[in-house]
Amino acid sequence: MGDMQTSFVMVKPDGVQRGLVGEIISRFERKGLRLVGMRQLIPSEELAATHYEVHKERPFYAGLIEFITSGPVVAMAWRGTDAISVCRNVIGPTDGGSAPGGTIRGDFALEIGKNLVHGSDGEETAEFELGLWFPEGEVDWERVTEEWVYE
Ligand code: DAT
Ligand code: MG
Repeated sequence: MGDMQTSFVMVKPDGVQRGLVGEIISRFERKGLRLVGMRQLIPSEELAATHYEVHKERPFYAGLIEFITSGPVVAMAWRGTDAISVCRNVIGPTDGGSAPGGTIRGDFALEIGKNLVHGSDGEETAEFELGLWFPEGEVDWERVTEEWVYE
């Protein structure tokens, strides 16, 4: 068994607008992760800029901030074994057009920008993003089905 981790995952405005929140949550639930934080909000410019600070010199940055602040997002914290890489695998590679089937982006996205969902890319990023979006912390709990999922 790998390390127990928590990842920050967000359904972006395109996922909310397209009615894919339930589908996206369902993918993580069925994988065996547990939902330890969730809130819906329209991100402020400041929040979006802090979240995407690493990309601020990139040519797509302005469009990315405009997109992320354009409507409600669903911010989530998912916990489980190796949750950070597991969530990235469930989400799929950045470009929806070439992402493999079976991933969220591969199954539902066509573009690189409107790619439905964000997931933390490493331990430090996850810690930073969870603190940013869930300053009050997460709510952990134990699933009674645990023994049917974990080895
Ligand atoms: P990921 O979301 O897969 O971690 P990333 O961190 O490289 O991808 O980029 C953050 C987001 O920025 C990505 O989800 C979509 C957008 N983006 C990345 N590269 C882009 C590009 N070349 N053109 C337009 N948007 C891009
Ligand atoms: Mg990223």
